[in-house]
Amino acid sequence: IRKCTCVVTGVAGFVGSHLAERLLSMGCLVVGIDDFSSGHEKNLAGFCDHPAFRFHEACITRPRLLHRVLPDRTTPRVLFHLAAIVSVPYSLEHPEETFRINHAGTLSLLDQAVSLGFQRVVFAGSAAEYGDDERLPLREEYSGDETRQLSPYGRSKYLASKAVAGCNGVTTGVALRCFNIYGPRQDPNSPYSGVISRFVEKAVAGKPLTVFGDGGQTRDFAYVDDVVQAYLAASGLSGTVGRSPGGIFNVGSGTRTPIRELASMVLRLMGMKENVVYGPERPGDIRHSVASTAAIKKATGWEAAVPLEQGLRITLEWM
Ligand code: UD2
Repeated sequence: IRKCTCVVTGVAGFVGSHLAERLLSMGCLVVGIDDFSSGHEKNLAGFCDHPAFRFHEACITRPRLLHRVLPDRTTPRVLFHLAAIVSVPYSLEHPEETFRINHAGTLSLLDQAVSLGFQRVVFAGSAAEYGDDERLPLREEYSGDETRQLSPYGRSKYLASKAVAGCNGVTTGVALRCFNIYGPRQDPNSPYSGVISRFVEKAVAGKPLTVFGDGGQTRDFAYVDDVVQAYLAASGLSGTVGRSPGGIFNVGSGTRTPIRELASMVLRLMGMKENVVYGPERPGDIRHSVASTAAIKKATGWEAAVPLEQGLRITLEWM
């Protein structure tokens, strides 16, 4: 692993920054790319001075980007491609840009990675690739070409995941369909922020938590350190069952939590009384979502290790 060169796109993002930090601690050389469209410079603060870290501010659609950023005489091992238009509502308003970045941008990087001889490409797919499929838990094979994703975001991630997973020559492609990720550094301030970062921020400020709808909708929450571990397992840099094959794998806890219970849990951990207001249901929300995690467990041995309550405690301390 020492001196192994990895490229991380979206390195200034929530997940990308945790992943880069972990790779550096393992002794990898990390080339990070971000254009700060949704990432933040402060996410790089903990490791930007690390001697094995290089940073390039660039959009992933720039031609020959990987050729430009790789240091001379290094053999690249893994491309972790996490940069994307990350917001579902934004994608509905900007479909062309979403497909250009999330789909075409991924195809271009894939092409470059193959021609540069990368061993692996690990791509950030999404639970949104399943659309509103009601067969739970969601299994990888449920999402086919007939699936109706509910947004350009979901569709673009689906098309890109398929392309990555279809790559199995010199370069092996793995797409990770991540469910609802949470943890420190998740931005609570955007209107598209995840429910946990919003609840935690409200609770810390002593404000009521807003539940959209009746709170009976459920989600599968995965703690960011667990997700980083899944990336490592998928990359072949770590994993308990030898080298993982290419393909598409869900990354989630396999447990579903009602949003109402999540709100109570956050308040209880803060030692606060029930302080929840109910608002109208959010348009376009799916009702239930939970991952089947059997495939990634079988392929790599990975499974989520951090229970929700423990992950929430760490996130609350970070705030
Ligand atoms: C997640 C992903 C999104 C996309 C989508 C696909 C995150 C942050 N978003 O959206 O990128 O992949 O899945 O299905 O992971 N809620 C409240 N109060 C709040 C905020 C949210 O009640 O203040 C509810 C919301 O109505 C929803 C649930 O909490 O039912 C989760 O919302 P979210 O925005 O965290 O994530 P989700 O699953 O809509």
